[in-house]
Amino acid sequence: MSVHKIYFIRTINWIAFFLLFTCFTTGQTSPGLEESNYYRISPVAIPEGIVLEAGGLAFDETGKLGVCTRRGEVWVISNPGSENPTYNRYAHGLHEPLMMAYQDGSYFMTQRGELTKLSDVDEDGVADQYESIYIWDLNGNYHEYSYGPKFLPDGSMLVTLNLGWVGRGASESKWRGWMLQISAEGEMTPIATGMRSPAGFGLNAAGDIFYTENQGDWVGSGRMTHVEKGDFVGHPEGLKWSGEKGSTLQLKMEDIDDTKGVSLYDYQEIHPEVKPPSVWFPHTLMGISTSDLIVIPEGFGPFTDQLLVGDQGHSKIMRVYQEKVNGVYQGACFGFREGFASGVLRMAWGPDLKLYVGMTNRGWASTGQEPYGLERLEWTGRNPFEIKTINARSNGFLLTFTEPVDRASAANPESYSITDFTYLYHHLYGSPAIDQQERAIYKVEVDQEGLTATLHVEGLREGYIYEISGPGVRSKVDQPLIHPTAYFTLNQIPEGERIAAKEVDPHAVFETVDLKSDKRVTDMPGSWLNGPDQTIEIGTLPGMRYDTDQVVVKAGSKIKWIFNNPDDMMHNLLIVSPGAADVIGNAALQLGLKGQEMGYIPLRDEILFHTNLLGPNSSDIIYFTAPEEPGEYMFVCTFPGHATTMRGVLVVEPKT
Ligand SMILES: [Cu+2]
Repeated sequence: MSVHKIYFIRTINWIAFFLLFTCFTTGQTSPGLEESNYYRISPVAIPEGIVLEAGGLAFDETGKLGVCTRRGEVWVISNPGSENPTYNRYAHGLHEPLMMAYQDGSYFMTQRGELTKLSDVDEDGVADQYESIYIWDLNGNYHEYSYGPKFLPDGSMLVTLNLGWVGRGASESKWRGWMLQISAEGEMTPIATGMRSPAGFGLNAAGDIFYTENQGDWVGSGRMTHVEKGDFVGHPEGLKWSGEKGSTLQLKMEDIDDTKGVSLYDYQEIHPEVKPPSVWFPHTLMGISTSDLIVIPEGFGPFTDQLLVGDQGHSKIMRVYQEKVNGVYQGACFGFREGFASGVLRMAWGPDLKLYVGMTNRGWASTGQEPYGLERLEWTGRNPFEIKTINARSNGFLLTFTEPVDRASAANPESYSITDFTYLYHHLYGSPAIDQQERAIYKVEVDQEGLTATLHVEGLREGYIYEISGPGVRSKVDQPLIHPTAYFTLNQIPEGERIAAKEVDPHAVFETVDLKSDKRVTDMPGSWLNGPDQTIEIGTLPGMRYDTDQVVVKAGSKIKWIFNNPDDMMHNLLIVSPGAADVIGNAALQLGLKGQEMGYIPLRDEILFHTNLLGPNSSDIIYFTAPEEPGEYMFVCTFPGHATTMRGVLVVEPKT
């Protein structure tokens, strides 16, 4: 561990990239249909007129499913596993409950401003007793969501409080950004802070507490973190309350700064209260908005005691395997099941061993197009061919498989690829994958039964995320892995013999690149003796937008195009054929980890011209001759997640 790794913005020679392009594969496949052979999704019918924007799910001891909605209702569903479930409205008028638990005949939930216990004393199916267990401050900011409770074995409850949003995460009411423990009698103990958007939390199979986080300011990417009393998990705003009575931390907001240019992992060396994540979910590669987490019980396939983690924006569920090395959690995330109808927010196990999935897109975008819904996921009984677990070794990684492998393919180092990278800890929104390096695999040992492979890898680095991919591995019956790519967060390298790294430039960071391409001409062509016919200047606005919706040029005219990025995020600008913005936006996403160093410019004919990928407060100027063919061309930003909103029209008018 060292704090001396400072990441500088560096430019690389882009020609090398084009020479190597044919070797670049991310190992990603599109597993959607394949997944359904093993895990099947089916809808739970919702009667017309009920807007079931699921905020929380909780089964009672009779198998009835309680669902609280962000619109403030609680519905109790009888026979949720049947074709004809019946719905009974148990409560209404609540203030945006976003998680729920059931215990001893009562439902417990957070409203925005309190932890509430709901009971049906006269047993008519409708709650008649609303008890405030604990009340906290609230200021009306839209983002002051409250989540919980989760019960601990001693009967106390955990809740988490989302930061408000004022153009950045802000703790404007006391304990915002904290996880609190509240006893059944309403006694509150602050546990830990540094949370930004802690929508998912709970216990793993060993009984330790984890919470999930979304990419945002101070948060490079989605992640999950092991939470213990006194931890600071990354966002400084909650530290505003560290001087308050009961605070488990002395660290102050002013103590945190991001001028060191290090990862959150390395920031531990500056402040030992810092707790880096146990598992990162790389943004857009694994998910985009992490939600609930839940332990897999026995009888749901080969992954007992691992975790499932939801993703709201991608309408999917991921799988997590963790290990503990030197007392520190770390582990891998894998794809598990895509294709849910709406944004996955909550999960609960039914008595039928099916996973009930509560969804809402909250008016934000999600891959599943429905605004809300309730679905169940069941195991078909077939064994999927997957990487079951990954453990760190002093000199590489030990992979186990759910099915015996074909030895020849699994023992061949060329069947795998490994790349590591990390994220910057800074106040900006998200982080690019930085300090990315491909790792050589020297040798692979496969065990007798063909169920494990030990990869000998050079130069492991603590605090880095390892993309471990096995696209060439086949099972004994010649099947490829359903999800060949996993992301392993390496916090601790186990004791033992290590393989030294090859000589690398410690500052080799691809934060921005200088894209060399004939579609990006940055010097005015010598033949333009009278200069450009038209100069266009376009900028970016917060919220993933350009400051101009439409630009008009004459066919065949000489254009000087200035692109300014005063925004906090990275952006580019591609001029594409009429109607091609969606297909190019998707192609950029498919670039995976290579996207960053390619400037998110896929090699596609629909792209006519493009700028560099710009970091905050930078500019680019390109020169091109407008298309001869009049029409409505488009300009679009292909940084992941931007293409659907960040676009405009380039009108090419006929020559006069
Ligand atoms: Cu953008």
